[in-house]
Amino acid sequence: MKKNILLQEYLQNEDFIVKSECAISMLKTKLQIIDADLGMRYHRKVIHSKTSRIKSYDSIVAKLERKELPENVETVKEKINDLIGVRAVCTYTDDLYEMVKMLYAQKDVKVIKEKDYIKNPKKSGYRSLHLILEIPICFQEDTQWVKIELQLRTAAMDYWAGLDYQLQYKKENKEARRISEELKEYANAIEEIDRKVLELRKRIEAI
Ligand code: 0O2
Repeated sequence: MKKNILLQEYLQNEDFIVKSECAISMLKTKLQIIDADLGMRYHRKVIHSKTSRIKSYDSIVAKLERKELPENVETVKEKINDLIGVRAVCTYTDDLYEMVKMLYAQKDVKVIKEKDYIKNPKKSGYRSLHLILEIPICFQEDTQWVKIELQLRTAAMDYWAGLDYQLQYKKENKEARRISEELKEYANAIEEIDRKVLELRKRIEAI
């Protein structure tokens, strides 16, 4: 397949890469501060892991195709919200919502969009909280608000999504389709485990 040179150049441009890395680093620092704050309040670790990535050219093109959007830089800037992404994994569902509340309260973070796939799971069974944020990057005497997606999920949601993701490119295979159906059932089981573990934690705290 012929690659879109302008799009490739935009993604490889130092300006884009440096700004994206700064945005990732700023959001991770904010999460670290939220983690410390909640940790002091609740005397336990809240965020267990944080990962980040800048979306690859191939993944962007696949998404544009899925959404039937034209393959150009302007469309990517405007319509692809997860060009830069951070994922934070916690143990308990209520901590995810607490983090969202704290992010809304930050003066230098704009919440552009919130998608709650925990209360409203996807047809696939996928559950997570997605926030599209904008954070200010002061760079070369200019301040730009950079768009970044934050995915918040529990450890159980995370390993479920990991398996589901692996199946995405194997859907043509019969065994993969069987596994996918089975995995869908486990999405409910995982939801129940997340709920029960949270109940247990609250009961232990009440002792
Ligand atoms: P990749 O390779 O992970 O980057 P928006 O434009 O913001 O309204 P968007 O981005 O079209 O919405 O869709 P959505 O549903 O918010 O999904 C964004 C990302 O969430 C996906 O990015 C996946 O990372 C994850 N995701 C969404 N649905 C599923 C699912 O059913 N299973 C799994 N495993 N992950 C899911 P990409 O670009 O699809 O992929």
